[in-house]
Amino acid sequence: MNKFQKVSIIGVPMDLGQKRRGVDMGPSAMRYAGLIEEIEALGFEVKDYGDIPINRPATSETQEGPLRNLDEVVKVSEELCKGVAAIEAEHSFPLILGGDHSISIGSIAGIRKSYNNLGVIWYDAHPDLNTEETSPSGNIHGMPLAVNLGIGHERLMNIGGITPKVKPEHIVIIGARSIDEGERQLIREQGIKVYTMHEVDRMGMTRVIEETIDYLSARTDGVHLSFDLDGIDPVDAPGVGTPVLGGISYRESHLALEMLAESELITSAEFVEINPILDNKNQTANVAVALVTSLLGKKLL
Ligand code: 4U7
Ligand code: MN
Ligand code: MN
Ligand code: MN
Repeated sequence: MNKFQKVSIIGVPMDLGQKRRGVDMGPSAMRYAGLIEEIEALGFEVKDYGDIPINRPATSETQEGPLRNLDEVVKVSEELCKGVAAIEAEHSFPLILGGDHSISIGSIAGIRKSYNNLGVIWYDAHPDLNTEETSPSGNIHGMPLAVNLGIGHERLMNIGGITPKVKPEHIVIIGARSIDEGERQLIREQGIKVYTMHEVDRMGMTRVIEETIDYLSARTDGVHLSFDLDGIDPVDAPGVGTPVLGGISYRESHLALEMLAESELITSAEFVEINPILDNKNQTANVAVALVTSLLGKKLL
């Protein structure tokens, strides 16, 4: 990661992409876990832009329907897109703190302005490839990867102007183990590379990451890491809204991010879906901070 001397942080305390409260506290939980001090200790200059303001409607006024809270998600995404594009312009490494995973619509919209062939690593128990038609929940946090591919609601896809943001052959999903029927079809149709838990078990994380690095470095000019904490097993990361058994361990995740750091492939990252209310003494935020330091090149010796 020594391509970057500066890391710029932006928090997005948004919980409107799903129904459970609490994920809006993710940015504070990560700051409380020592995020900034840890990054500074690695020798980076850190700039914290604070949190994007979210206008949370009273629960009785939240929008229902196949795209819950669409208006507010669009507004926040536009703000985030601007904020991230400004960080990019400073040649600083953008580190975005969620919030639920719907924030990746705005973050990728901002990052995409700097890369014509943006790669994305989607580290998650879920592929987040639903649309308004296929979503079993109406929750936008289950749709952001589809939106970034140019499949979904116009208002979400048009954020930042360019659509699609990413090509299907520039995406690698790692850790998937809860895949809806519509998502399965989309993965097949679009030929998206997925290392489900089956491949992670069978090949081991070392080979999964080696292949991911080879695959993406050959075809992209920048790679965004979208890290959903529910990619990790709930034993190691209990503070998430949609936990799924049988996930990636804390150790394997460390290894993955250390290998990515060595490769210098990653040019931006987000850590999402931490829900401190469901957590055990801030364990999940502590895990996330430790993983950020691995990604930024922290070594044991
Ligand atoms: B997350 C789900 F149906 N697929 O669309 C949906 F299982 O950002 C879950 O990965 C989505 O945490 C999870 O609602 C979104 C469901
Ligand atoms: Mn997700
Ligand atoms: Mn998930
Ligand atoms: Mn989730």
